[in-house]
Amino acid sequence: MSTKTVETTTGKGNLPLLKIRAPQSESEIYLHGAHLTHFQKNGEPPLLFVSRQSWFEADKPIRGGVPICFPWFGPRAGEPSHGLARILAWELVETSTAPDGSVTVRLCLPSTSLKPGWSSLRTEFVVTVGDTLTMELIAKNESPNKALEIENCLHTYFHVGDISAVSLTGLRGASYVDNAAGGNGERKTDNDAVLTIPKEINRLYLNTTSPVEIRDEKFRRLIRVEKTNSQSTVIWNPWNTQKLPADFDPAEHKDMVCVEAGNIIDNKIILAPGATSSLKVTLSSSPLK
Ligand code: TA6
Repeated sequence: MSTKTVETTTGKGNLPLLKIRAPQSESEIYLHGAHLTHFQKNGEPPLLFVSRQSWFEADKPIRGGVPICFPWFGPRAGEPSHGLARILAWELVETSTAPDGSVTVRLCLPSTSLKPGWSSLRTEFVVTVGDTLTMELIAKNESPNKALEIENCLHTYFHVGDISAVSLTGLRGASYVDNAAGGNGERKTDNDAVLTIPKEINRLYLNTTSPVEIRDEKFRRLIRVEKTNSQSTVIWNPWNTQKLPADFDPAEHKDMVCVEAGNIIDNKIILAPGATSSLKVTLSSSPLK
């Protein structure tokens, strides 16, 4: 990587890519989807998982990293899964460097590229790369008279040493929609002090603002996911089941877990005319004691 703090270059599939270098870490963001695909602190393994079978094409989402699900989450009839933001071209608006060397980039989703109905949204993604990774998705409804119903989610894929040696905490007592096979979308309560993942998991936790910690015994790393203005947390690993997407190597289910922060289903946001929403997620990591 060059010595520049933010370098604009070309990534896979010839898509425009930002390479960001801070004293404490490095990161990569595709302008396609404002899609963060890499964050690595000095001396640690990469924090984010990206599938070796991912597409890197202008009309398809990238598999891994941090897809931005917006302005809706999940499937919607006749529309792209997880919204529009992750398959549109974003623009770099501003870069800045703080006294500790951490680098902030501000990206904007041109409202002209949004379908009618959504074009009053002014959407920004602000990423700070330093000792931690902070991501903020900001959306303002610039309509003078029409409220918008939105969902948002930073669908982060974490890179882990071995899923069988991973445990999660922070969700005990929360209720969730069980979307894994056999879960049938039922609402349940998580009573486990520690969540382990021995098979497919697809839980949409609602009404929870708690941070989640990922304990990774193999990498000897503790990851902390802290969130602001987020009522929902999603935990997903497709395992090597039939539900595995085509752009995902079945063996890779061992290498990842999604811990996603946002506002979905019951927690959707009604954005009044002139109102702004901000979803902020900070990822930090430390060696396991
Ligand atoms: O967050 C979990 C989830 O909604 C799953 O149901 C799953 O299919 C996944 O996201 C990936 O969705 P995608 O549209 O990226 O294939």
